[in-house]
Amino acid sequence: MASPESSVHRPDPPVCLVLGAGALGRLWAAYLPDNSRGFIPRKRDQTGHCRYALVTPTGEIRPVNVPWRQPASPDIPDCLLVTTKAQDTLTALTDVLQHLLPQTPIVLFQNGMGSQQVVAAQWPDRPVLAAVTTEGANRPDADTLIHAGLGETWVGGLNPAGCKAQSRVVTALASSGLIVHSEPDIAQRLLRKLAVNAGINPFTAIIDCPNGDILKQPFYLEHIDELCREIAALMHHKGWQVAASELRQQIEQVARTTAKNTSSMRSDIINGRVTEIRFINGWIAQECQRHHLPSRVNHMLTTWVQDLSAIA
Ligand code: KPL
Repeated sequence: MASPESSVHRPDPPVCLVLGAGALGRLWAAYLPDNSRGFIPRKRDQTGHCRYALVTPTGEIRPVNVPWRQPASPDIPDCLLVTTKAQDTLTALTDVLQHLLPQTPIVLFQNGMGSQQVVAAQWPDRPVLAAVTTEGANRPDADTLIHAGLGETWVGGLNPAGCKAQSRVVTALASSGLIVHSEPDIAQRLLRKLAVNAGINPFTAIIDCPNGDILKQPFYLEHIDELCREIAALMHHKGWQVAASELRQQIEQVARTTAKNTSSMRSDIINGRVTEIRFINGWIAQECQRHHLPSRVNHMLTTWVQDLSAIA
């Protein structure tokens, strides 16, 4: 007997809809093939096409036209890319998933930890996957998307149905021409990215500087070793044996390679948006407390960034 999946007619290339038209969502939509991509509207005025200019890493400027597509339209997606902020993900998905087939893979691109696990727990039978990317993208204004640096993306299942859909999802994402890898241990890759974000984002937001500038700042130098010790102790609990000194090296390497970039957290503060601190240092502090581990610096950075958001 044909499985429900094989009985659905699938055009080629696979249709990917993107939920969340921020910098990362626009990046994927810009590179996915025409006619097989769309943004899912989240506001009433999001109809017709979303138009913007893509500035490629080589400086080429390309016009991009991505249709706003209702998920219930005839072209049911093969894959849903979720590029909302961590704090918006559950609400945004709840509205959309009622219109999607139960076998449609959901690929979560959120920073930090916590939001992915909530989604996987909420829809245990749906294929839920997470993606970790080093693609650099930012939006200097509403009509421009800068692809600041070519990166790579790793995708892996967060539940059994997600693992089953993994190679199909990698093929769908790779139709963009961006570099996409299948990741057998996405949980550890999420933790590695979390540690880097925890060591860069709050410092850039508090000091108000580009990523590379934190490295010489007294506030960063005063707290980074204790922060790395807290994170390393938690990572031991999560099954990743990493030394605090190695974490510091990784943080500083990323700060140097993205030296001129404005981190997502600093950008959120500058633009008066809620930051993802709760899912980065906030999540680490909470998990440390749960395991009776020290969390002073993670807690201090979380509170500080939350206070900054409140006055922004
Ligand atoms: O992922 C990032 C972010 O800004 O959220 C880093 C690695 C800090 C690069 O800017």
